[in-house]
Amino acid sequence: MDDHSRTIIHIDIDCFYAQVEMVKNPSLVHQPLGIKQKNIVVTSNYLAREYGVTKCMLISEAKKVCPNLVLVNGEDLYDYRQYSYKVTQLLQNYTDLVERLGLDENYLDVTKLVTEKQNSINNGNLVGYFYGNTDLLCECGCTERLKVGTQIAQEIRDLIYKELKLTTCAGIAQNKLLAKIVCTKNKPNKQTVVFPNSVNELMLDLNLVKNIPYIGNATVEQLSNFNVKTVEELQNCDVNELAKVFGIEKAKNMLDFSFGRDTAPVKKTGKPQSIGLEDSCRAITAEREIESKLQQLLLRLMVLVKEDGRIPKTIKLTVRKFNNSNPQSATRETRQCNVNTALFKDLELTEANQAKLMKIIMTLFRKVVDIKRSFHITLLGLSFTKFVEKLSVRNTLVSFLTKDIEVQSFIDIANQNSRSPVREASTSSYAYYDNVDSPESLAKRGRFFVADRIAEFSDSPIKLGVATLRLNSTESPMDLGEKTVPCPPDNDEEVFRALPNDLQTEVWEDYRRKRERTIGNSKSFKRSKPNSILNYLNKEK
Ligand code: DGT
Ligand code: MG
Repeated sequence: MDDHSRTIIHIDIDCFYAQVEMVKNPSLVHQPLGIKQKNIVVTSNYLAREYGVTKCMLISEAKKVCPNLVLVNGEDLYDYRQYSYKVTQLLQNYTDLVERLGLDENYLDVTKLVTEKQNSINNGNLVGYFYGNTDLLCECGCTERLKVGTQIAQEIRDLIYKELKLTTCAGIAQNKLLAKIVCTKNKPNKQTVVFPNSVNELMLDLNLVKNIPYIGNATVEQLSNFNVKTVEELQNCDVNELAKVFGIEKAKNMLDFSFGRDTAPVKKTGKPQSIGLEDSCRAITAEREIESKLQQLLLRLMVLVKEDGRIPKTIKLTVRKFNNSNPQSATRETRQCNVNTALFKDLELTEANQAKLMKIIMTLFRKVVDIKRSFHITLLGLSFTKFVEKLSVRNTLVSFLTKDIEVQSFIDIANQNSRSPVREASTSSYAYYDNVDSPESLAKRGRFFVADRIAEFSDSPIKLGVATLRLNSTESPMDLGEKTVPCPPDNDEEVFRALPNDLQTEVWEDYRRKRERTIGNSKSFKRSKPNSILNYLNKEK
């Protein structure tokens, strides 16, 4: 039996990159507009689509079908990401159950909101379009709930338009898969609901298995080897036969999808794990110029960090060196290190703290580039890769307790080849927010998009090497890079883990000193003043 208990909304921004460009420059609204990356039109506005311009068309072909096509370069993703995050933020006003999918899609689980709304008003009008027919509607209550879902979807879309001037499409259904599929049924700037009675019609309407959103290209290929090409053919497959090839779990999932069943919850998208900025440049050969460029990047990055609201813990520098022997191959190198969170008090960088950070950044730079020899830099990037939540009380504690350990560890991620053909194309700059898109969404977007995004995932923790250098630091558990600070036995572990790392280190150090004194080996350690806050954290006061 299908589960009709949830109400899910899928929101997709219309011709996303093109709309952002039209919002930035309204004179483009009445012209056929294409967004180009390298020699491809990655999307176009709906006017251009009327001429026959399609996604990922070669520019030469697009110009043939639409000679007056206006082209805007879309290789700098900065504005698209900014708008993308603003949309998600607006949605999070409705429910925290918002899941991002790529840059322009979001799922919302509005089940709870629907119940609240049903309790306050008893008006079940359907807003927008519905897919299929309204004969034999289910009587379990889902029909009324989905109708309220359509009202919420309209409200949300109105808000996005009011705040950001972006039009969107929405799909409303009992699960994510159906909401995503039905969202495409009326475009642009429209919304569609599907009731359970029309689910099978909707699935068969997809015709080919490759049109089911969650079934990837490799699976489609494998299925076609068994002559299973259409949704109907998949529906008629025996689960045990499929299991022989795909394993029982995947076989069951595939069959479920073919009937429009999807139990996956809307996964709350957390804040990004990394916020960064990169600038590609023609060529920089002088250290002074590098410093000035990095300083500009740092200030721009701080604007994004302030918007995000968390305090950074780790800074990472990315450098791309021009390769004389092979000019076509770009080599990226990165170095990162922990920074003292107290530098970012109130997320405002004082001049002194800015100077300290620049010192750290330039030290990282000199780790990557031998400045005694001539160098040739074509890209510089800065990012913060770990954060702590900004809590005023904790922050005060951190500032109060943290010593000025500026650089606690350096971690090498050397010689990563740039794999982004899009970014190589021109002098550009963009910001990125890591770990925001699910791999399945990337896989669905095809080759170019995946290539565009791979670089953002390339600094995964598995590639991190070991700590290689320490500066200005005393012996501290933090010096070991990723290692967790041990919790002193006389502390409540839960309370201890809730503290920022810097403070954990202080508490640990305090315990270690005490322990050393107890075992009569205290001569090498300076006795610290009793600290009332640290004492407060101890269980045995
Ligand atoms: P829509 O939703 O049909 O009205 O049009 P879009 O443009 O919003 O298309 P969508 O939702 O598939 O993709 C969102 C944005 O992602 C789009 O504006 C440009 C970018 N994009 C889509 N497909 C590709 C691709 O294959 N390569 C690259 N580089 N970018 C892509
Ligand atoms: Mg879209």
